[in-house]
Amino acid sequence: MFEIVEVRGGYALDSRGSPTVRVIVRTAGGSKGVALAPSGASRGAGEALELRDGGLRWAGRGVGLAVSNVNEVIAPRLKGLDVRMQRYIDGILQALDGTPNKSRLGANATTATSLAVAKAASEQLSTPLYRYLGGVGASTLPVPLMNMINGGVHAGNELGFQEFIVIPAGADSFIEALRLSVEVYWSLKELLKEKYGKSSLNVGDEGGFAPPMKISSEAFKALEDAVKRAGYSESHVLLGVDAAASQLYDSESGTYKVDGRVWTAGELLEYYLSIASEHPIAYIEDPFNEDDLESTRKLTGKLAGKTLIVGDDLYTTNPKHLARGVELGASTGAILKVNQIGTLSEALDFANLALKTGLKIIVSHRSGDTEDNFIADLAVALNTGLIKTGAPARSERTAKYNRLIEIEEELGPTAVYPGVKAFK
Ligand code: 2PG
Ligand code: MG
Repeated sequence: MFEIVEVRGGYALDSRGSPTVRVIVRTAGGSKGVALAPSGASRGAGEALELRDGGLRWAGRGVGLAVSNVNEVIAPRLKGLDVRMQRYIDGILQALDGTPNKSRLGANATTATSLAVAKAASEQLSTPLYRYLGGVGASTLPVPLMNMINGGVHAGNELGFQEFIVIPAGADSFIEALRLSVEVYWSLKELLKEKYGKSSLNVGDEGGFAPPMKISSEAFKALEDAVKRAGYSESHVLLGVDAAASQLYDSESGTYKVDGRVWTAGELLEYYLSIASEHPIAYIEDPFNEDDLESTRKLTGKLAGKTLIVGDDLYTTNPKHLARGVELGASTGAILKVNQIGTLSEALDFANLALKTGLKIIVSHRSGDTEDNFIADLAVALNTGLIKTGAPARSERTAKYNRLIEIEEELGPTAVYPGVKAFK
């Protein structure tokens, strides 16, 4: 029943119109798991490699090599194996690749394969994916960190910081958290139209608005006003930011360009502190360049107990990179993106290390994402209490929210929505 009879790779498109890898895994018992690899735009230097063909076809973004790696290299080795042997299978993917960053097979090939294996197993077991991955303990719905104003490399505006986030921490269930967020999204839409005109309603890569703002304080102010206009306060809705600061960093001068001026790391740190004192900021991600653990540690110390400081490009879902951060006490949280490392088992190792050392884990989408909603189940399986998957708009984002609604309904009275506790 559980024997893998087919592993098939093929093309799919992501939300940016970029080709990506789709893998279908079938079992002897007739079950099927389908997974699609997502794709980042602001990628950390330490991430596993996304294999692209180059050349003219598909604007150089073809994934023919990665697909043929699935069909020619991976499939023959997985056929006949028990689909429940996730860790063993992921070990085979790592060994077949044999590089530190999946550059031979491509992390797009290995990620889609690894996730499709897990889905086929849960299907064959007739067990929901979150329960297959997380067992009986899987019961915590995540607080969504909703990116409502897009900037940086995710939008065609002048905002330097990449994501301005709304956090419905005051709700008492996931569906209520969504309702609150949607109300804020719509009041933000109204407010932006009044202040910046119709063109401000264009959205960025993650479904948040991409208004023609120039500096961060405009974005925070708009979010705060939208929260108020929707009838809420900071006891219901907190704010956050993903600076994605590696994108703002000039390695030659060692400075950052944001909000129309140049900052040293020390000045930028002071800037974060002033933002955090003026607005209810509960979350800051990648505040400094990806190799600057020291400045990140300083900010973490200054905002201890008030704001979660999170590493994304800083750790790239790699247990080795995380170990250094943990040693220094660099951050209080870490982003988890399976395609940054390339297999589910390695991502779980990363999550376990982080959780063991008291760090919060935030399960995350990519800016180029798809209808694949795997991360919704993964967040519940790990009881992380936190997920980052964009605005409550655009189907590649809402696919995850819609799955979480379903899971909350299925768990019924045993579902837990942690609210502010997710930050403690
Ligand atoms: C991030 C992500 C997702 P990207 O920086 O956190 O929001 O963006 O996928 O472009 O790396
Ligand atoms: Mg990030």
